[in-house]
Amino acid sequence: VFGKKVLMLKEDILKILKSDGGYISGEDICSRCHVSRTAVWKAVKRLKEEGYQIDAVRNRGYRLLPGTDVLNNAEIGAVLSGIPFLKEFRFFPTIDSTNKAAKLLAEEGSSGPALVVADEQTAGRGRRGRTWISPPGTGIWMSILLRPDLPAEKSSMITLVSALAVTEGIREVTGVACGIKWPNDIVADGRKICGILTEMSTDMDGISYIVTGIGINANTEEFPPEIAAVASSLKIETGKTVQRVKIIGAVMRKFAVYYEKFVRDGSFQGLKDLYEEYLVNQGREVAVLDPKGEYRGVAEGISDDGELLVRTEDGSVHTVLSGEVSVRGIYSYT
Ligand code: BT5
Repeated sequence: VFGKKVLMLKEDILKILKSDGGYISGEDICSRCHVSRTAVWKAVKRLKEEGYQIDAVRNRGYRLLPGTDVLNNAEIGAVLSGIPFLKEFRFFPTIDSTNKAAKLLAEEGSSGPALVVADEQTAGRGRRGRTWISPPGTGIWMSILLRPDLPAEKSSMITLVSALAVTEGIREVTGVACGIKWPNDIVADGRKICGILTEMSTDMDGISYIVTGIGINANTEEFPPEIAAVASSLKIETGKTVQRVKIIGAVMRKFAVYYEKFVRDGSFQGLKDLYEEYLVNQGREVAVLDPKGEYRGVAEGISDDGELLVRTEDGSVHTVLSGEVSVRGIYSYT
């Protein structure tokens, strides 16, 4: 009973502090929560231990500092409660990979859409066995589990849906003018702030499930030397701490809209124009690392199926499928 009381008090105090940007006196909190000054002090201490930055000033009271960025079950639950699209979510302080966890959820029978979020990944993955650096306390490492009724060949387009949702979600919350580097990177100032990894499992009926994993560098201040030149974060771009839950909420709201449209249409056609507005490759020279040999051309947008259209010097237009080739923007980060 005592533990539950403390928990409720903590939540009540958080709510009060969140509803007001300024200082609230301890007395005020006591009378609103019907508890003693000591109880308030203890609950505030607990909140601080959980990562909430609360300033306590004698004669003024308590204030939640704007630099606070806490990722936990309650914060994520609150932000997702307004998104009926998601049927389930899981939060892990640390996990090997959220893509792996989402696949396990699917194997256990979850019908989705479900979201798995972690504060840290110990074995975050990129494409083709590459590593995704996912330290604790700074990033958004999350995976969406989906079971769309679509032919398997459309699954790669989910990466485009995710890219659109991430770009708009980040823009909405932070104002960072990020764009999409086809097919799976979000970049700001020519540096990667987000990577997307979509994986699929099929059975005799087609797609069994799809997991689309999204890694966003939110409050990262420094990167290890191997990616320092090519990576950036929202904090580096804005100079401010961003609240990861806000980004998660905004990205998921956008994702719900675009995913539902995509599945309803059975095509990316209706999202193509919007996607191209954010496409940083658009009209720029790209190098296509085709297994049959590298070639260069100018990206002219995407096809209805989400392939990149590249016009080469002889005037012919090539369609580049994600997965079989990589595209390198000559003027961007690699
Ligand atoms: C990707 O692969 O960009 C897909 C990354 C997907 C990560 C998410 S996090 C949640 C979910 N769970 C997972 O285990 N994965 C997903 P790719 O295009 O192959 O890029 C990988 C390359 O990006 C690496 O080889 C590095 O050069 C670089 N890189 C690694 N960590 C990075 C980071 N945090 N920020 C920017 N670049 C990074």
